[in-house]
Amino acid sequence: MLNRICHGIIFILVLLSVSLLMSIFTFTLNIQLVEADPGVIIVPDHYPTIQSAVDHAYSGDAIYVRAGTYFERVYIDSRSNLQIEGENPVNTTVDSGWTGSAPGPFNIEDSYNITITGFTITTVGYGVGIDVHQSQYCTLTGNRVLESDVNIALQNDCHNNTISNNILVDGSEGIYLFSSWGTNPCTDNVILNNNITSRGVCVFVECCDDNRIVGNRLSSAVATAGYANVWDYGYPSGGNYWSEYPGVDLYSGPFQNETGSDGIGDTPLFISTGNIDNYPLMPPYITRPWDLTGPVDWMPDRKCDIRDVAIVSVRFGSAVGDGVYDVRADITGPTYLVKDGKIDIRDIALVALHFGETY
Ligand SMILES: [Ca+2]
Ligand SMILES: [Ca+2]
Ligand SMILES: [Ca+2]
Repeated sequence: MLNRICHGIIFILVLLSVSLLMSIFTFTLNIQLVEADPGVIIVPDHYPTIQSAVDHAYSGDAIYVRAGTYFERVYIDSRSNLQIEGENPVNTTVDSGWTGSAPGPFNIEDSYNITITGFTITTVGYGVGIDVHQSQYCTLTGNRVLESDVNIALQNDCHNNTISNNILVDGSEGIYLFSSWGTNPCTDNVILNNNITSRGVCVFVECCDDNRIVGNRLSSAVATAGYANVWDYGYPSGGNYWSEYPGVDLYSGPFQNETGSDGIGDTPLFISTGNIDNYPLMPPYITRPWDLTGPVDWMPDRKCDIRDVAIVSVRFGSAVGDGVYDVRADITGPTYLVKDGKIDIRDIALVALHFGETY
């Protein structure tokens, strides 16, 4: 009898041990599953700083930063597939403080597919607002960069990055593409629809070629002669709006020899050999938020048509962090023209409302 009781107790203990082991195993598995699942990390709810969020993020994660001022220098080194989004560029600020020539607020190196959007970025010293080295397929869009030495730089072997729809203020260079001695040029980058004012040069392309610099509002550019870049998307899409363009607009057509103005300067703007804006835009040139694309992806073509509807539609139902979402297609939220982190009926409706318009 005693024997049977002992066996029974041992059997129950074994059962309990097995179930305990099973639950520990499941718990561990769950944690791993949760950690491996792409998700949204919120600053400061989950981590107090953007840097700590970056350090804990997995590939595919989105980091959402609530409004506030963050005094930090964020380093993104050898990372891939991260989206870092500020709540609103008006009140979500990253400030690296007085830095002398030290790094500025955002530093990206040897990385792939990093998005930075929705911030005001500032550094009082000589830092670079967003400094990108040897990185590819990054998107820097919808930011305000103030008071930096260089607002945004792509340096050495940066390829297929997009710098779009940023407001860049008062840098010695607004956007700087740089290669040391031309041996590792930055190529195939798109500089699109930025509004740049500068105390020096708005766009400086040093020993880099095969980049597209189109649709920007700027006053000046410098490019190393012989390193050819594209400064317009042909006729009638046009090139950039140059506030100091000396030409006039009396004619139209691909050769600007037909009667009547067309919003494009009649004479090309020469920057250097291999760097010519053949179709400089005349005022008033304001990109409409619902004109997202034209024949070339994300290059507005001054009309709202099926392409613009399509580029929003394919992302319909997506939200920050799920991989399909693209901040460029997020035109509005409940507040008119304020992005809400998802692409839904509001975004489609806004494009549909302007369908067929040209400007
Ligand atoms: Ca013209
Ligand atoms: Ca369009
Ligand atoms: Ca939206």
